[in-house]
Amino acid sequence: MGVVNITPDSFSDGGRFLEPRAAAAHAQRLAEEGADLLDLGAESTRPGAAPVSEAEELDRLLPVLERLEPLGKPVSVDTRRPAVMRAVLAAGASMINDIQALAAPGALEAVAGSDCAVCLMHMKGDPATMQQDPRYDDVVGEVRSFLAAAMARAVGAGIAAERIVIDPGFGFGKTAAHNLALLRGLEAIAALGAPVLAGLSRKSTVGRITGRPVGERLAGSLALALLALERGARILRVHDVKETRDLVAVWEAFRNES
Ligand code: HH2
Repeated sequence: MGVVNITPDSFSDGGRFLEPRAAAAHAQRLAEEGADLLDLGAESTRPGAAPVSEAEELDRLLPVLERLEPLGKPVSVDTRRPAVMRAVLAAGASMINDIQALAAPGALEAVAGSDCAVCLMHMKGDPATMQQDPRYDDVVGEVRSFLAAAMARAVGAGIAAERIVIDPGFGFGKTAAHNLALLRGLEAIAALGAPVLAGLSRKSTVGRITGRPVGERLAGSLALALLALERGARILRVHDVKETRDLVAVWEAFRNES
């Protein structure tokens, strides 16, 4: 999954793709580099980010979605708002990626009323405050229970289990130690039965471990991506598609031989 941030303030590439043409060109490049899926986001969810209005979110998303149609790649939209979900699904999006796991009133219905895929992600707190001293007794157990409940809620609302992807939400109300514990325990989350999406690309845990600024976290991100694949992740949400493709090719060749 290649990340296309149509925002002025995303943590790694904010402002680079705010113009629809620039965002669409970036998406095309990621598709050419081998992305199977493109994830469009118009609201930064980095810790402390300011929310955008619904109208602004749609103004950013719709012109890009329209330009992506000729690429023929499935497009996911990273949004928490039911009205935005409905509008982008009507405009051709194939997946809703919700960092709140469809918690907003009306979000379950917006997704249930279509045949799109959906990513249910765990987050503790909300983006404004989530990195202020997050605590868990058992991070893997708590995230797993949350995702199991979110899946049951979605299925109960009429969303078929085959449409659901789950994500432990690396960096969303988690310290570096929590993120590493979740990665070690990813198999327990994969055992819930839905494909697992892992978003570790360029995140602050990589910075914490390597001491690198956001523009120099590729090697660290690839290492985390491989660890996630080994533990059952099936979708990698990344900024660097070309390099991640090579990583996946090597991992697949290794698996097929062994
Ligand atoms: N991470 C980010 C945004 N959306 N969605 C899922 N499912 N999983 C993630 O790990 C995830 C996500 C944060 O990364 P990015 O989009 O690059 O930055 P920002 O939120 O600042 O736009």
